[in-house]
Amino acid sequence: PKEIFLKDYKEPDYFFEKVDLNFQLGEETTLVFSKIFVSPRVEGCSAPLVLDGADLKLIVLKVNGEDVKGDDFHVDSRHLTLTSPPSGKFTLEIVTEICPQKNTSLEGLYKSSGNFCTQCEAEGFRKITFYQDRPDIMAKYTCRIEGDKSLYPVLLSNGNLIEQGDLEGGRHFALWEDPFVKPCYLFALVAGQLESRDDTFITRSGRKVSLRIWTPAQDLPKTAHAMYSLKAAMKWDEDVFGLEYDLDLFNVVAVPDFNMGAMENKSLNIFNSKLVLASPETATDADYAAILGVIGHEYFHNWTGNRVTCRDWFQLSLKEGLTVFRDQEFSSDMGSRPVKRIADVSKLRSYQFPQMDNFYTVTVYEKGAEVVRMYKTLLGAPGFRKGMDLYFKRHDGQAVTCEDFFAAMRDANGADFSNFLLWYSQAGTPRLNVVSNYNAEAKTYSLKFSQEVPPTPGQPVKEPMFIPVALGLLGSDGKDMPLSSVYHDGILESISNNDQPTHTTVLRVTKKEEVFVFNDMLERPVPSILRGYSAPVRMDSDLTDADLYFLLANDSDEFNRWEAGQVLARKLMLTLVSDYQQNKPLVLNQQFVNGIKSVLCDSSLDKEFIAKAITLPGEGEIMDMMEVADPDTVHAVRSFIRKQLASELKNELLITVGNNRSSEKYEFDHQNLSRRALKNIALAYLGSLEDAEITELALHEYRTATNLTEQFAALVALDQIPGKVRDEVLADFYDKWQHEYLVINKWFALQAMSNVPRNVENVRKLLNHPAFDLRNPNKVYSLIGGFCGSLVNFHAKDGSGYKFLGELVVQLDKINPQVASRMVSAFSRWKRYDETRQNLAKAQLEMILSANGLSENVFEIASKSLA
Ligand code: B3K
Ligand code: ZN
Repeated sequence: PKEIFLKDYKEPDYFFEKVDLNFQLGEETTLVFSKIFVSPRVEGCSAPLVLDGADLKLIVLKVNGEDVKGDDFHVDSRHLTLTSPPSGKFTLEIVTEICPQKNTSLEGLYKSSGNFCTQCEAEGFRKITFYQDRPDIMAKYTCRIEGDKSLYPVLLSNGNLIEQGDLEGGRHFALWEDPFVKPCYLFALVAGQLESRDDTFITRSGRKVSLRIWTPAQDLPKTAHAMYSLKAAMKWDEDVFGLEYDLDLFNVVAVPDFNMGAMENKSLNIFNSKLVLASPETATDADYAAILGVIGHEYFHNWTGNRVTCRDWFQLSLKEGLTVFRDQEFSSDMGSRPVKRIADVSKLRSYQFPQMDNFYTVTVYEKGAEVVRMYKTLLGAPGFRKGMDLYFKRHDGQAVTCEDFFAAMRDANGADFSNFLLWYSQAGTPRLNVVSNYNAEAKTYSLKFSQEVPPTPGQPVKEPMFIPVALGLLGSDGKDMPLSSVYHDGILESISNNDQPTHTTVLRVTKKEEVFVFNDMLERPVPSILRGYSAPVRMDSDLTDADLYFLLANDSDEFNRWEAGQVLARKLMLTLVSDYQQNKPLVLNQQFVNGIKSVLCDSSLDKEFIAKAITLPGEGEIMDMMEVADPDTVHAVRSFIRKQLASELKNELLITVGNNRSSEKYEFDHQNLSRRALKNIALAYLGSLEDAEITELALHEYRTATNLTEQFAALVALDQIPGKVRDEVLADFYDKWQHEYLVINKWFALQAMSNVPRNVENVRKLLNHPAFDLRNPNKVYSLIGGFCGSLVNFHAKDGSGYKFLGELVVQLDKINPQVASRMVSAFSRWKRYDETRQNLAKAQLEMILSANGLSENVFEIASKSLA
């Protein structure tokens, strides 16, 4: 397969103005009739018209109502080419035959769990019919669906329902019309036995919108939280961005077999059921939060993605980065802003995929959101809003680029953003180094910033980037000093806000090296740098441990308060890693224990914040900081610290568990979820002690829990204590929840992630468990994905973990290439490990690449990893 590059973008020769689709759904095959109104971009164009297609059988091909002659077209496995289309506008009629029942890739039109549904982003529409399957082809669609009425009583597509009725032979039809132009990746169809939870939303201009969430009947009671989330999202987008919904109907469908989380098809969002269905007994607080965020995300795409879409797939971040930013802001406003920020930054750090900026990665989504966030940091909320307004004014109904977004932000604010665009083109995470200096005589305090962007494949030399650094300076009383001016580049710049001194200022760091100097400093301040994580960089500074403990205790910026604790923990972990490698005894620094204790016992702090602040950095984060990643050592050190903290703070942790129980009915509100978060982390720490008293306690929590959040946390605590009780509780949990497959997925994941030595054998057994099915992506992500998250067993030095994954990838690839390629990416950082592991992982990648009939998806990830 040939790589595609951004610089190769060419405008299409032909546009499609209108598309009429007609689906005849069948049990063996489905016929797809398509009538396209084609218009050349340039008058008199005679270029061939090349349509994309995959796994299609061509039945009919007509131009302007006449069959196309054999000489005038050709078909191969990827394209249908009209070699000499008529000049001027013309109609193209195509009939294709497809087999949705056999489509296990879950891309295009597929039937699963009894229902038909589609997934077209990025290139699934070409599995339905021949088309110019690229996002800059925007057309108006109608869609007629015909099928058996008893098997498929519900027939849905995008837009408004225009007509429906019965047909002969027990069949019926529905005709849908979408008044908005859209790229084909936003097309959707659903047909099946579904019922809906209905509600309405009145937009601020008075439009009455019907909201429907569709699921199989038995799951309807679990859709209340999704409906609540949808209405909250609709209101939020009006309040914050002035964006209203634009049709009279909004459908959400939950399906159990879905490759990703959800899809923003115009007015017909399709969701993985795990991101819709929730009840207190079957979903955790984390699930409730994810549903809120993803329902918001897909809804927000209606403007950022659908009304304004991407010109080509290199612009994916245009819609994804922006929409992730919007869903993060929404969740922040619905819950705790600092805690949400901490959670998002932790996520960004825990998925340090290599710099393969291919589709749908953390780079495109989360780092993309960080880039959007920087505009807001630089422009302030009102300036950001002005930029958004101009973006929609300029580009509604268009397919555009990240540069267009940048230009809207810049022009709406008359801003000077010099090298900001480098964030889109220059790969790699900048390293920012900060050196401070206090001159007691001159009463000046200076901060010298220097930045370095590491070379990445294809980009050996990097330019300095535009880094907004949010900064506060703390006095010895722990309070923010008022800031009113700073010397920079020989100029005294005012940083006051409406003539009022400010407590946080945003420095614009744009050069390889530059210095900012603060005057009239009567004492040496402690700097709080990069507040709220104002730029996605890795920062090193000359802050001492004493400074960091001071920030942990005092910073008014809660994010940086948390960050100070994380920096201390990372340093500590790295020191212990090196002690462990040198066979020195591990000793936990008492100052660290006291720091954690004072956070744990500070009743003035938000409980959800405490839960985050006493959580150690993830193992992956520490491995990323090592020359050679050493999973066994990192795991041993992190376990040691957890256990040591648990033993020294046992009383405090027991009190925390006791004080945070509740018998009230489950509410997903900040007060209650914070309480549960704190209780659960305390219990998890205690579980690491592996003692009988704690086993009793956890068992008690397990048995008396009235919601899954607390019950599952008790199970997780017990899972750490090998023995009879653990085995019995795991069996009990399965018995209790075997009819709730989403709960059983958590049970799979918990066992798969276990660090019990040689757990690979248990995971192999679970592959044959009656509740497991390789064809269901959620199950694969739980069991196989969960296993890849276990440091000890996935990276086992005998290669058993790598071998397991290698075999599974080859097997999965035949069923579902997208899912297989997501799994193969667990190998992508193999070069970070020692030589033995490198050789073992490399051998598996080579084995995968040599497999017969390998998919392009897996080929791409596996070959890039080897390169
Ligand atoms: N846009 C989709 C992702 C599609 C992935 C296709 N392989 C969901 C989302 O980001 O909202
Ligand atoms: Zn998205």
